[in-house]
Amino acid sequence: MTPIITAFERSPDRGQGLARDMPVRWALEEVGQPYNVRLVSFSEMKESMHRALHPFGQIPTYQEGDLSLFESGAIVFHIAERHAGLLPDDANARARAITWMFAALTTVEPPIVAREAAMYLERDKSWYEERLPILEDRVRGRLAELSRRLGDADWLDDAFSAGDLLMVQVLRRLKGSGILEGYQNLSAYVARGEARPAYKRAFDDQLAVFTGKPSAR
Ligand code: GTB
Repeated sequence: MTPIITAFERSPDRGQGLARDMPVRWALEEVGQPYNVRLVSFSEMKESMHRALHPFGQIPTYQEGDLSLFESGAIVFHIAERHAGLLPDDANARARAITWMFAALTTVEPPIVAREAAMYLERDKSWYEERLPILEDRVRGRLAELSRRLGDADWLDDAFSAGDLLMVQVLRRLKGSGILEGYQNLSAYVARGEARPAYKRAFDDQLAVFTGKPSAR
């Protein structure tokens, strides 16, 4: 059964691959699972038909036969569990990879999202100039810790895993901010993720939705 995922009809990131269909596409490409995409507009996402799939009226969703999922992390985990390539076979290594998935989404991403939210939603507030450096310091704190742990390794725990996939995707939100660039090993880590053929295929496919030009494959 070919899974169907949902993605923005017109992503606000203009095809930079920052919307959350990107990690799902990337995971599907890593494991070699073909998939179909149903594009949805902002208004369609809030209609009852879509809310039956996603209680919060968002993308991405994932349908596979009679299974219907939402939450990009849960979808990536489902794909990683059902196919070889994203989680190690060894039980302890697998548990560590899953730990990194949670770390990406619940420890590293929140301060990054808090900074973004301030930049998009609070720029006109009188306290914005004072608050932004505080939020940026929180991001730097997390990156410093992650950078120390990664050291000069290629991936977080030996081989590339779903934990790296989600962590790279989270860190990509900081590209061009000057913050990520302060951690040479993390920048190189992100570049390694982006250099993976599966990443490139996923990126090109979501970009093609924005440009309207089919990806070259
Ligand atoms: N926790 C959920 C998950 O991981 O799946 C969060 C899903 C989510 O935030 N979806 C967003 C959405 O549908 C799109 S990805 N928003 C519409 C709404 O809530 O009404 C978040 C996103 C959007 C845009 C950018 N961007 O432009 O850079 C980046 C990320």
